[in-house]
Amino acid sequence: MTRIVPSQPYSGQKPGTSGLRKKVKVFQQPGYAENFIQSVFDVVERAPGSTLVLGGDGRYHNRTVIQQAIRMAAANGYGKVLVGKGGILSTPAASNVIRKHGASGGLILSASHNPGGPDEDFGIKYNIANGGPAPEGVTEAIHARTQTIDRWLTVDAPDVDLDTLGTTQIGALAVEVIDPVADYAQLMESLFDFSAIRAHVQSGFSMAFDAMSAVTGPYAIEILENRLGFARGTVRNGIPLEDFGGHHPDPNMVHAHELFETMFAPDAPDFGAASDGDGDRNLIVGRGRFITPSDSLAMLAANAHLAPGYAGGLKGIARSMPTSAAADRVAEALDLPCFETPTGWKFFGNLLDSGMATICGEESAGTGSDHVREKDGLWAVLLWLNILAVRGISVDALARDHWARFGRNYYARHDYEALPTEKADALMAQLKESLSSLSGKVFGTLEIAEADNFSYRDPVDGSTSSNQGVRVMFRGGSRVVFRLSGTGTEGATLRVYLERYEPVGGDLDRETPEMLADLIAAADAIAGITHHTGRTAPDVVT
Ligand code: VG1
Ligand code: CO
Repeated sequence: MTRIVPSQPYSGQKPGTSGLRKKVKVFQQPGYAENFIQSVFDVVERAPGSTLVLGGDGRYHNRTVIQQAIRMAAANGYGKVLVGKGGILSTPAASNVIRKHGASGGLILSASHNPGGPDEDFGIKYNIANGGPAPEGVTEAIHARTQTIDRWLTVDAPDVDLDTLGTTQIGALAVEVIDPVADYAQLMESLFDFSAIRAHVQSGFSMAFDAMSAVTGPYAIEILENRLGFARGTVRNGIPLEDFGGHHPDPNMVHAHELFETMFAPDAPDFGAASDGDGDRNLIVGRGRFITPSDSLAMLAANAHLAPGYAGGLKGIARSMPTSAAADRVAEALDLPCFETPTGWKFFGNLLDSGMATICGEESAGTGSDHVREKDGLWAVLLWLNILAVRGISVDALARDHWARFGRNYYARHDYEALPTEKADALMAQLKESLSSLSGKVFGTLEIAEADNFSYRDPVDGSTSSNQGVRVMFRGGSRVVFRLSGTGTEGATLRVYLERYEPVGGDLDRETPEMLADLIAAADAIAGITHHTGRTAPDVVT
């Protein structure tokens, strides 16, 4: 029944921070998605007859690639495919299904926070048997395979009905359409005190959750409204749409501005949150108080023991390099190991697997724990809800209390998008060349202590990842980081991460832009942003 389709290698399509991400039109080329999927099947570890998990964020082209992948799985000797109903599985839910059902891995179809639709983005990522993103060794092997591949395997079989639960047989392959929410909701109930949160809701605690017309809608409705008792309508934009309603499903102040308006209005609910396209990111905003993702990581780590799943304390905390050092201060106070990894969730996998870290986070609004091997948007929301229910204070009060104890890391990320690649590369090249001459340089009140090009040695497997972004550290704990995005699909995106530390007793109640003004000027002077790119202001500030 297997059909061998001759194909040609495609060049240069190296997967980025998070799988292969391209325009839908690129994925629609004959054989393109198949080439990548076959390269995955050719190189990853899997015993004959093993299980593959399959699902995506519901964006345009999701169902097409799911049917392609099912036929290819049948031809490649898989025994079972578990696919979310409607082709839906959030990234953290997929991670959980892989772990719970002993799958050898999973294909997650998503371009995360990138816009969707016929002219927008699509993506495919592969997760390994631990439920986490394929580590660099695997993504590099997949990439190498795409360069030499000369055929892909499929079978001739009709499309599987993705909208009815149950099992269909394609030759030796059993395709089971599963409820995408059930396993995940059960896992959340095992980690958090749902009755404490329910009681808090009954006593009047209110919330707004923006699913951004992306994958988290069905999860949020089931968990927040059905199980925790929040009012109907708490979940906004709760139906996954193929084009996310024309918006970027990116939970930040720019793309989730309606939620911000709600939360800063006089009649704001107590708590606001949002998630991204594939459900792995979160945004947390209290009434009149935005919590930066870096602060959220630190605040969750400091209070996690209040939730049943973490009552025994944490083993360690890990953060990506550009994430602020707020979590480091919590780790220090709790006497926990603290790890600084390159950007991308795959770098947390070994730390979580080996029990060296329990909670991890990234400045880009990703937080998660060892319950799965992905960042998890709703998990972060539920941990916040659990903590607020137990402590009985507002988000603002919790933040102030935290800063009074640990000091405050004022933080912002400036993105310069769609830059000509050669200009962005020239900026980074010159910056790297200047590193050795930077220390001791003074910009206003700021003096550079040291600067480097970040490199990480994995403490578990000893692998090294170099060239992961330039760090410029100032005396007193402030910092600027420069790196190029690995997830964009148009030109290059320069990310500039700005962080100013105010110790306990310092200026803890000021506006972020005012506190970062000196650093912003220094960043331009150090890297020559305007000189290289002609841009005088970032496109997106988060
Ligand atoms: C961005 C974020 C990074 C995140 C990655 C994938 O990468 O900065 O923190 O892990 O997206 O997130 P980059 O290379 O563009 O800076 V998601 O929500 O796509 O799974
Ligand atoms: Co995402």
